[in-house]
Amino acid sequence: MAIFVSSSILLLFLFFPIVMPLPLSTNSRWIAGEGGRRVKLACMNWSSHSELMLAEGLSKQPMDKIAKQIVSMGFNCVRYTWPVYLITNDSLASLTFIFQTVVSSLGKNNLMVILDYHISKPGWCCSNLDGNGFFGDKYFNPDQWITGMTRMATLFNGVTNVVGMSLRNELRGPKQNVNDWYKYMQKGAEAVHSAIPDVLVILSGFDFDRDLSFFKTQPVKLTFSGKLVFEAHWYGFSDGVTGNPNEVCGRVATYMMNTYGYLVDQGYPLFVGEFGIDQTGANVNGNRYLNCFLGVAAELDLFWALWTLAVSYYVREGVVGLNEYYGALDYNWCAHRNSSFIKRISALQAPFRGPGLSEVKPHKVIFHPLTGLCITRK
Ligand SMILES: *[C@@H]1O[C@H](CO)[C@@H](O)[C@H](O)[C@H]1NC(C)=O
Ligand SMILES: *[C@@H]1O[C@H](CO)[C@@H](O)[C@H](O)[C@H]1NC(C)=O
Ligand SMILES: CC(=O)N[C@H]1CO[C@H](CO)[C@@H](O)[C@@H]1O
Repeated sequence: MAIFVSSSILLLFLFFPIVMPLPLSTNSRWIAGEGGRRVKLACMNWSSHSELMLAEGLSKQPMDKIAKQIVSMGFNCVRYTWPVYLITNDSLASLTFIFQTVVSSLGKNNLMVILDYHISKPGWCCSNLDGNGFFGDKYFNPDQWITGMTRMATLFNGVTNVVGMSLRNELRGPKQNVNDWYKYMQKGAEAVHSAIPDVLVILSGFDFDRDLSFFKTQPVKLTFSGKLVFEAHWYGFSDGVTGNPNEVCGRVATYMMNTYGYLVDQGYPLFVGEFGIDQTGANVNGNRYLNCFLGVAAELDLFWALWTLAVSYYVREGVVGLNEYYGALDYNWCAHRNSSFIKRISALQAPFRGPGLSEVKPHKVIFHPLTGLCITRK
């Protein structure tokens, strides 16, 4: 498998203005906008699921300014995380209002939003034993899960820049099992669809979003079509990464294809809802992993969300103002932390191929993950 240099038929749309041809729907493995043309979601994660239940960074910069930073880095979308207490706990109505205001500010800046049901009890996520991992865990009551999701969906019905809802982040822990997954995910997907019919319904698998292999043999039964998307997460620190980087990349890419990458061949859109590295460049394994990730993501032309926007958290795991080395902004939230990183991912922010992109004559492109540059051969 050619990973470090991948070539594919490419249609360049880098210079088209960002417009939102909404609503979105699926067309085989692609997401398409109105008119049937492919829309590639290039999302930034913006978290709002900590104990404070507030979008990170609002103590540093106004939300509109942060939204403009996201746009200036070439993103067209935000994966916006929320904890269920935000919507089920009536004493928190003012926070829910701020949450809505952020979504609306993103909309004014032409940013699409995926509402990510991240966790039940607010706080840094995730561990196998945090009680938020799977249906039936201490803080993961299936009925509350549906109620919370339905309320959130209802709240955003009619808000056009909300394009997707992911039903649960990183399922995990000892209770994981296939039967409950189908039972509850089908119910949850129907609940979302009834409350907000225009959005993509995004399902995650097991083991911190690293395993959807069980889906190969058993499809979901849903009353609607054209909306179903799968989500997976891919970080270098989850892979065993010692050894020759090419071999390691081949091995982890094969794992990825077997556990969830195969979905694109089966005609389902696949969303890599989290990937990222220490953006200071200090982690050698992380840097190698990024080369691998970018090669695969270019080759498969996946859509994705970068972890993360935040460079500091109000509070994370008890630490106030914790520095997030995966964060894309500088410590004051007012400039890009690493412009060479943004340059490297920028080619992947535009679609390479897909329906409705036929205005430009197809041509081959060689993408170089280490620089993010493309060599165009006429
Ligand atoms: C509602 O939120 C408040 C403040 O975070 C918390 O003290 C309380 O326990 C929550 N109630 C429920 C029912 O979750
Ligand atoms: C940006 O990343 C590169 C490589 O990943 C690294 O060498 C460089 O020092 C980083 N720059 C900053 C400002 O962190
Ligand atoms: C780099 C990093 O800390 N990523 C975290 C992002 O959030 C998920 C949970 O949603 C964690 O599992 C990752 O470790």
